Amino acid sequence: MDVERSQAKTDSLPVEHLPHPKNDPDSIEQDVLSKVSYTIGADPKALTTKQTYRGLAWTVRERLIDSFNKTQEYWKSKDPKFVYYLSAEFLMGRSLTNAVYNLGLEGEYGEAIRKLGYSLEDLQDQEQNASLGNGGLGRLAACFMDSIATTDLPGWGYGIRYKYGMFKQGLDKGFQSMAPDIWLSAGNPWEVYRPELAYRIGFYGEVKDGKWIPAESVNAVAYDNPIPGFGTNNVTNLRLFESQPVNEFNLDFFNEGNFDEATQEKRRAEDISAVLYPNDATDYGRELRLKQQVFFVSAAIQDVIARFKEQHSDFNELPNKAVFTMNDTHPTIAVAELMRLLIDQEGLDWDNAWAITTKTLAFTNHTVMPEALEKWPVKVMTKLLPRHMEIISKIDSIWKGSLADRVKAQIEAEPKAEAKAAASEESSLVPEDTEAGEDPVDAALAKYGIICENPWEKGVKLVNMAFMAVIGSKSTNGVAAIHSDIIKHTIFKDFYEIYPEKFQNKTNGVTPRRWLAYCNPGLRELITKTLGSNEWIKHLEKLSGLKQHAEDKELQAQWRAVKQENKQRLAKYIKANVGVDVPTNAMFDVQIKRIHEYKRQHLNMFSIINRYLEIKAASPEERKKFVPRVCVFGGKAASAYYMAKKMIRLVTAVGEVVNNDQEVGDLLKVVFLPDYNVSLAEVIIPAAELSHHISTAGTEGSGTSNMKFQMNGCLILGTMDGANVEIAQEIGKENMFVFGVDAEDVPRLREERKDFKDYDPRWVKVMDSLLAGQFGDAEYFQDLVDNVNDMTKSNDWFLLANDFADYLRAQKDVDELYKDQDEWTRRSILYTASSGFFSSDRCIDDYAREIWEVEPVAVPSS
Ligand code: T68
Repeated sequence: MDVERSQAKTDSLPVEHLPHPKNDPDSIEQDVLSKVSYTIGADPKALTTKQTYRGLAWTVRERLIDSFNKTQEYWKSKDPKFVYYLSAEFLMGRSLTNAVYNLGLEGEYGEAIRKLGYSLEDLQDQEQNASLGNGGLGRLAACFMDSIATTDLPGWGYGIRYKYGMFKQGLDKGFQSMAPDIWLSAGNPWEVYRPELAYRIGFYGEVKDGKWIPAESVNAVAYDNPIPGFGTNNVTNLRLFESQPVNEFNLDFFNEGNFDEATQEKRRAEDISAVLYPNDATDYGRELRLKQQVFFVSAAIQDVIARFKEQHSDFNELPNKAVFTMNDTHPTIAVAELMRLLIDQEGLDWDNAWAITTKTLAFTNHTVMPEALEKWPVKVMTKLLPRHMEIISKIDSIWKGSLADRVKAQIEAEPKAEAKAAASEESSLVPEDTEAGEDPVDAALAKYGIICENPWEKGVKLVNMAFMAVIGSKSTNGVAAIHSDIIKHTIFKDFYEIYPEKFQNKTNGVTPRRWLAYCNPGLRELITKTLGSNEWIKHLEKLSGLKQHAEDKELQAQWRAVKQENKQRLAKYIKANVGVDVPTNAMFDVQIKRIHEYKRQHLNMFSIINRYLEIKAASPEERKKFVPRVCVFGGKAASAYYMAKKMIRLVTAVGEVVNNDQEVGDLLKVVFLPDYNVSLAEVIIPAAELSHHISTAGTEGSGTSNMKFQMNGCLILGTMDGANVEIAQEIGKENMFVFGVDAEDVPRLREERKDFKDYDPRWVKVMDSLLAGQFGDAEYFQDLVDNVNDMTKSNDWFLLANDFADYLRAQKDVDELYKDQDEWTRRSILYTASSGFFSSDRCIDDYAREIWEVEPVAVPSS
C-alpha cells in the first residue's frame, strides 16, 4: 500500500475544534435517538428496552472516548512512569451505571432517560455482565482499574478478550448445570476495536543459533476498554487482546475441497482467546492455557516496548517508565518473555536484560492453595516455547548456584549441625522435611528450584512459575497481613531468607463506588445526609465520621429502613428466580463466593441442618424463640470439581426439604441463587445482614466480599483468616462473630487426627441425618460425609468437625444479638464507619508508593 496516499490530510482541518458531545439532558436525549437510528438501525418511534439500552450505551461510550483521548494525549505529553496490570482475569460486570456515575452525569442521564420513558435501573438490567474472571482475583483486578483511574495513576490493564466468559450456571433438578456465556452476542459498546494494533505471537518451532523460529504464529489484536475514574477527568484503559490467524483462509485447500483445512489455522488461532480457563484435563487444554498466558503477556510487553521506543532509545530507562505487575502466577511467563525480547529483539546482553527485568516486574501472590501455584511440565514448555525454556533453564541454574552456596555457607557456619538439626533453626535454608542422611543442599534445591521434579510422577520435571516470579521481579506481595506473613514462612521460605527486602504486604481493597455508592443508593443518600457531604465516595476514610452517630436512634431507624428496602428487592429477586417466598422480617444470612472445600460452604450447611433438626425437635412454644433466618447461597463450582458440585447439591437438597416443611414455616428458608455474578452480588450484598467468611484459618488469601459486606453494614461471622483479621481490628473483634482455630494451630490439628468419638453430638446427628436420607439420596452424600469424617481418606483436611462446635456457639451469639435490633444496628453503622481502610483507593495508593513507584498525573479541566 502507498503509505503516503493512505494517510489522511488532517493538517488543515480544525481537529482541535471537533464537536465534543454536549451533556445537557436534551442533547443526551437527541443523541440517544440518533444512535438508535444510525448505529443500532432501529425505529425510534417503536423502541424496545434493549434497543434503548444499546442506543444509550453508545452515547455514554462517546463521552468516555472523548475523555479517554484527552487523558492518553496528556499522559503522552508528560511521559510519566506507568503501571501495567497483567491479569488473565478482569471481572468487570456491567458498565452502564458505573460509567454514567463516574462521569458525573447521573443527573443529566437520569432526566434524559426519564424523558424516554425509562429509569436507569430498567436499562442497566439489559446489559450483559462481562464475566472475564472466576472470582476474587478477577474482581480485584476490576476494582483496581477503577481506583487507578480515580486516583489519577498512569496505569493500564492488560488481559484477554475472551469470547466466552465464565460459564453461565443453572440448576437442573438441584444440580449445577453449565452453559457457555455468550456475552458478546448483542455487540459491546464499551470497547474500541483497534485492528491496526496487532502483535505477532509465536509458538513451537526451534531455536537455531540462538534465534527462535516459531512454527506457528497468531496475531494479538487490541480492543481498548475505557475506564472512567470518579471525580476526575482521567479515563484510563483496559487493553484486551483477541487472537486472530495470520492467514485467515487457505484458498488452495478450499479449492481442493478440503474445507476443514481451509479454516484450520483460523480455528486454532481463535481457540486461544475463546474461553476463560479451558479445561486442563486434556493435553490440548493444558497447552492452550499456557498459550493464553504467553499470548497476552507477550502482546502486552511488545505493546509497551513499542510505545517506550517512540520516546526513548536507552532500555536502562525502561524501569523508570514502566512497571508490570503480575496478578498471580498466570502472567509470570513475563519474566522469560521480557528477557527474550530484551536479548533477542533489542540486542541487550544477559546481565543488562536481567537487571532491567528484575526492576520492571512485580509479583502478587493470592493464595497458598497448591492447585493455584502453577507448575508447567518442562516437556510442554520446551515444545511450545523452546526459547523461553532455554532462558528459564539459565535463570534456574544461576538461582540454584546461589542457593547452594548459601546453604553450604550456612552449614559451615554451624559445623555440628546435621541436616535435621539445621532444619529446626529459625533461619535455616534447609527444608524442614529433609530426610536424615539426605544432602541438605540437594534438599534445598529440590524444594526451591524453579525446575523441580514432580513429586507424584518420578522423572517428570516441572517449572515452578511462582518461584520464577519471585526471583525475576523486584517485589512479591501477599494480599492480607496474615497471608503475607504465611507465604514468607511457608511456600517462599528460602526466597524470603535470601531476599527479605522483596517481600511486602498489600491488604486488598474494593471500590466503594460500585460496592456501596452505586449498588446501595438508599445507604449512599443516608450516609451523605449524615456526614453532610459525599466526599466519602472518594475518601472512604471519611466514613469514620459515622461513628459518632452510631447510637443515634433516629439514624438507626433510617438505617434499618434502608436495609429493609434492600431486603425486599432481594426477596423479589429470589421469588422471580427460584420461586421461593422468603419472609423479609427474617435475618438475611448470606454466603456468596466460589464453591470450594476450603471456603467451607458445607460447614454452613451442616449448621443449617442442625438448626432445622433443632426446630423440628422443639415444642411449638420453644419454636417461638428461634430467630427466623433466610439463608442465601451463591457461587460457581469449577467444572471438574466433583466435591464442590456436591456442595451445591447439598444446599438445594436441604432447601427442598426445609422450604416445604410446614412445621418450620418461616423460621428457616434455604435458597441457592444460580449464576452468581457481579450484578447479582450488587443486589445481594446491600440486603445482607449476616455474612459468612468461614475458611479454615490460613487458607484464604484475603477475601474481598467480606469488605463489601462490611461497607454495606452487614455483620460478619468469620474465622481469623485473610482480611477478616484486619476487619476485626478495624471494627473491634468484640463486634464481629469470630470462631475457629487459629492458623498456627492448623498443621498440628491436621496431624493429630481427632477421633470420631470426640465429635460433638450435634455433628454426629447432622451426619446421621444425611446418611439416613433425610435430605434425599443418602448414597449421593456418602462421600461428602466421608470427606469430613473418614480419617483414613481425607483427614477432614479443612477441619470442619474441629470447628463445628465453636461455629454453633458463634451462631448462637448471632441469634441473641439479632433480638436486640438497636445494638445490631449500632454495630451495622459501626461496620460501615470502619470500612475506610478497605477502599481499593487506599490499596492502590500503597502499591503506587511502595512497589510501583508511580505518581498520579491528573488531566486538567480544559
Ligand atoms: C483469590 N484468588 C483469593 N483465584 O482466593 C482470595 N483463578 O482470598 C483473594 O481475596 C482474591 O484472590 C484477591 O486477592 C482467586 O480468586 C482464582 O480465581 C484463580 C485461581 C487459580 C486459577 C484461576
